[in-house]
Order: sequence, then structure tokens, then C-alpha cells
Amino acid sequence: MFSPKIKLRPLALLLAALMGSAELPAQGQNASEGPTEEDYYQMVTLPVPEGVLLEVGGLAVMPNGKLAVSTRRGDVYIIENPYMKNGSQPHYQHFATGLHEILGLAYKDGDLYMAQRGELTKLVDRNHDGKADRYETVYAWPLSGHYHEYSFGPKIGPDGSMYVTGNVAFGNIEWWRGESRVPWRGWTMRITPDGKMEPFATGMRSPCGIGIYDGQLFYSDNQGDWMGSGFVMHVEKGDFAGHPAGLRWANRPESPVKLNTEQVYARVDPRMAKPGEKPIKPENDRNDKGTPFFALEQELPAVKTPAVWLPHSILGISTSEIVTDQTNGGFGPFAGQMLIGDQGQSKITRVFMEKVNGQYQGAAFSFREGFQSGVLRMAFGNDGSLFVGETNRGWGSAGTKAYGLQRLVWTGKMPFEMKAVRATPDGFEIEFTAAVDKKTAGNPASYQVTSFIYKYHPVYGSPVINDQVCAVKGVKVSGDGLKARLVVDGLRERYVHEVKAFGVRSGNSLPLLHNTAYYTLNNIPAGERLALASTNTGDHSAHGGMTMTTSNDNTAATAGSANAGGLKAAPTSAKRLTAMPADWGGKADQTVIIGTEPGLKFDKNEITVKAGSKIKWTFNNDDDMPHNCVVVLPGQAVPVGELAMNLGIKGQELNYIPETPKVLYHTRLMEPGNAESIYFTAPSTPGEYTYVCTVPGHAYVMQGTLKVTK
Ligand SMILES: [Cu+2]
Repeated sequence: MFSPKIKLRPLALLLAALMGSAELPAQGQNASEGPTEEDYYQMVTLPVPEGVLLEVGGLAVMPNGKLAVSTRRGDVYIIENPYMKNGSQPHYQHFATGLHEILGLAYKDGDLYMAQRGELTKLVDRNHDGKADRYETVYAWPLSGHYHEYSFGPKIGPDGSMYVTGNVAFGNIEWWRGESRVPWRGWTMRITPDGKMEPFATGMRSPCGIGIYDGQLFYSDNQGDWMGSGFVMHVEKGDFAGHPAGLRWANRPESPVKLNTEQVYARVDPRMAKPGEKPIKPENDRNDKGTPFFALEQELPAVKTPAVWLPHSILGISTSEIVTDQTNGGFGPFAGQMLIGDQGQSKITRVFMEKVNGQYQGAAFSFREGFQSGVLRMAFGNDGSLFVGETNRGWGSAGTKAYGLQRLVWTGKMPFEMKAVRATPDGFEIEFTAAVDKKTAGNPASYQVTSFIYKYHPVYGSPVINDQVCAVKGVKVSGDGLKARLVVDGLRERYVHEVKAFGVRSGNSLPLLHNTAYYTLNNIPAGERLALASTNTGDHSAHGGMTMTTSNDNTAATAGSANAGGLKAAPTSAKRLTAMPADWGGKADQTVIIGTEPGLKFDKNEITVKAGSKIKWTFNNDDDMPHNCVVVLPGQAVPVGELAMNLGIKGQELNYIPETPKVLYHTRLMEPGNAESIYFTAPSTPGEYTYVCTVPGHAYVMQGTLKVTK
């Protein structure tokens, strides 16, 4: 199919150059007022030879600096000169072919290891001619054949064992719910290089990211059924991470997980523990008050809660990869921290991890967005830059290209960021990358802390529940201006604490490049508490150390009360009439029925209606994830989708419907298997309007044209 060395044609080179980051929108939080992410971390796009579909599934940097890339199409390339030194071009060597959806790659002792769908494979190049001449099965596992049975890995642990994870399929019993049809779907497997497999842990749903940090195994999962949001978790032998499907195999003698499905169900909703009982459709379930996952851990020791939650739509929608910055500063100020890829939002999140009472916990921050396709894999090059492998076929992504290979390079400039957030006995200590302006950083009104958690239930995803504003009572800035210690009221263990530092400025008056941290407070450390008298307690502190600032009072008044956490029906409004208006005389002029197709699509690309006519619009979500259907003004699908993304932690509760005149009509956010009809009068102005799904990440691809004719 290919000659061993593929020459790039000039046109391809030109296109590759044009595909660089210049065309990407500036999406940094402070895009309009100062530096952006691009000023600190630049993207370099690697050219891809014509005819190569580089849908990256795995990346491995070899000791000689070459980059091995595996693809979802089943090929492996070895790229020479991936750093494009002195402007020279990379060379792609076609190393292996004919393999099955390779979603991971690792280098060990001269050979490449990879997870195909059904096995861990070793690729050997015995005669060193740059082509694998032996494809060896290390260990094979069963598959049912369902499309969602992706397999990931391997990642190699300190003892040389290889970790591979497997997705669940979607149901026979309940078609949209994850199930494990064959062993060991929904599990992490530990495999020795000589092919011995040990089931290691379960509860995985879509464990695309595996990483070794601090010598320990971590994995990341995606929002979905039983998974309120994405997260990063420390995985130890015998752990249960939350998705019950894999528990089907936990009674096998080789299983280290001591837990069964009924034990889990009984603690979530006793009705589900009855054999043969058909669960109630979530939309109609008023009993779903919202149990957080951590509520199970007291009685069920196998339960392991996330080390760090990644709030859905804010820090990604489909976590993909975990790498640790081991460049000792070559990649900037975040040495030793984790980076987490996100496929759907085409971005990377940064995680600072610490250990409190023997458990991992820490803070997650936005780091870099704007990659050209979905970020699936990352690997540090031997020059301290980060290779980013991308693909979006069938999944969609914020980056609109089908695939890509890019490199993220630190420019050497110091971004003004929260380098770390640490838990203290009475709040948080924020460490900055540069000295702060002490006036703004010392003012409690520069900060806001809100805590929340997610439901643990069979439904896809969760709104934020039990949210509570935590008053910032005082701040103490360190003498060198690099740290601010916040005294915070109402800390709750196991909850996510959103720490906003919007008012803080650097010594040279810059705002933070990203002003929000999400700290998962698994444990509040013991130790000395700060005396409030030693802190700044706001502008009125002279009159009494305990006075809260005006700004915090306002916040508390608008958002302070805890949300009971029950399912909220979306309010009907003029934009969402779910009953036919009385003056229609019982009849619509036209009935439109829309369904979905796999891969973030509506089943109709175009619908034509007459201006001013009465429309009954039925959206049937027959997909395996939630969607909505929103009619917007011409050309406004992506802007409305981005407004929906910016709804932050309240997005799901608001059905991902932003308050804007660009939205004309909308359904509620619908779980799989639900349908809703809305009634509206078609716009009186003819034109090409759009119907779009505004679930985070979907708006880029899940669209259709609503043609309004005279
Ligand atoms: Cu959607």
C-alpha cells in the first residue's frame, strides 16, 4: 500500500501549514483582554502524508526520539523527525497494518505493545528494516461484537506489568445502558509481558485514559449512565469505580473485587434490587433524589471515589488520556502535574494532585483548548514538548478536522496561573506561578467558593446537586506574594469545591489566564487553622473580623441555598410549549418528527416549513446519550452551543438552553428513549434556520437546516 518512506507532496505541505493553529479561534478565558493560551503554549501541526488517515489511537515516544503512532484504522507508523527540526519535514514509516482499532501504544525493551479490540499484541521488527515482521498475541480477551467494546492500553506499571481497560457494551436488557456481555468488559486487566492476565478492578464504563502517576495506576472515565461526570481515579486491586455492569464477573474465583450488583442496587434504589424489575424511566422518576456515589463507600469497602472530578462541559465531556509532566520544567511551571485529554472538547485539562489521609485528591484547571480534532492521546517528546494525537470519527469534537497530530510547545513565557491548590484544615491554599498584586489577592471579594456533587444513578450523567456557596472569611497572602491562604466556611468532604479567583491580579496587573479551580476535597487535612485575626477579612474588617464582604453576601443571596437535588422538570415557556395552543383549533399545519442516528446526528439533515405555519415538532431521542433539539436563528448553531457550554455547573439543570434571543424554540434535555413534542409558529421571515443539539460538544456536528419558505 505504501512505499516504506512516504514523501510529502508540496500541496500537502502547504495545506498542512494552513491547518496550523492560526485559524483556530482564540478561546482563552481572557481572549479579549490580554494574553491567551497561545501566548504560552503554541500548537505546531505535523503534516500528514496524502492518503494517510491518521486517526490517532495511540502514541509512544521511543528512546531514539522517534514517535510511534497507531491509528483507529489499524495501522502503525513510526515518524522520524517529529520535532521538525530546522523546519525540515517528518518522515512516516509504515510499520504495521491490518490491525483492529488500536487505541493504545507503549514501547518496552525494543518492541511496541498495543491494545487491539480483542487482544494485547506485541509488534516485533526482527530484521530491523523498519517494518514489524511478527505480530504476537500477548493475551486475548472475548468480545461480543458490540461497537462500544473499545479496548485501551497498555500502560506499563513500575513493575513492568501492562494495564489494559475495556469499555462496556450497551444493553440487551436496557438498550441504552452499559452492560458487560463477556468477561472482562468494564474491567482493568493486569497482564504480564509473558501473557498472564489478572482481573484487577472493575466499575469502568468508558476507561479511555490510563496513566501511571506517583508509581500508581490512575484511570479516567466519561460521563454516562452511573457516571455523573468525568473524573480521574486512583485504581488499586479490588476497586469498584462505579459502573455496575462489570460486577457480573465479580463472583468468579479470580476476581479481586468483593462486591455484587444487588449490594450496589440496594443502596441506590431498592426497587432496582428486585430481580426482573424494569427500572422506571428516569424522566418520570420523582424518587430519584440523588445519592452521591460516596454515600456507598461506608458499607461497601470496594467502592473507590474519584481522586478528582472533572466537571462536565467545563473541564471536558469525554476524558481520554492521562500523562504526567516529567520534563522538570521543560514544559513550563507545572512539573509533576497530570494532564488529562478530552476528545469531545478538543482540549487538555491540568490536574494538581496531593495525598491527604492516605488518599489522592486535588484540583483540576483548564489548560489548553483549540486543538484541531478530538484529543485522544498525548505523549511527551524527548525535547519536553507534548505530542497530541487526535480523531473524531463517529464521536464529534469541538475541533472540526477529522484527525490530526499536533505538538504543544511551551514558549518559555510564564503564564499567570494557579499553579496548585492545596487543602488546608480551614480552607485552601492557592499557589500562583508568579507573585500577585497583594491588594487584589488579599481581598476575600476576589474569590468565590461553591461546593457541589453529582448523583449516582442509572441515568446518563447528573446535574450538579447539593450545591452550596462557602463564604470566604479571610485571606492571607504570603510574604513573597506566591501564595494566598483562604479561610472558607462550610467545607464538605468528598465534595467538589469550585474555587474562583476572578479578582486576583498579578504584580503586573494581569488577570489569571484561567481563574477557576475544581478541588475534590476527599479529606480535610488535620493541622493548624489560621486565626482569622491574622487574615484580611475584607474592606470592612476594621469594624469586626468576621464581617463578610458585600460581594459574598450577594452571591449567597442568589445562589446560596442548597439544591434539594430532585429531578427538575424543565419549565415550559413560550419557547417550549408542550401542549397545543388552544387557538390552533386542535390541528397543526405540519407535523415534523426527528430522531437520531449514531455519531451525533439527527436523522434528517433538512426540514422545510412554511413561514408562519403552525408546527408540531416531535423529537424522539432514540440514541444512547442525552440530546435536546433547539431551533435557532440562521447561522447561530455554534454560538448558541458555546453559550450552552458556558452555563458551567448549572448547564444540565438548565437543559443546556442559554438565555438568548438566538434561541427560538427548544425541547427539554432528553434521556435516551424519551420523546417530546413542542408546538410553535414557524418564523415569519423566510430563511435557512438551524436546529441543533446544545449538549456540550454536540453543536459542532449535530445540526440540521430548517428551511422556512414563503
Ligand atoms: Cu446531542
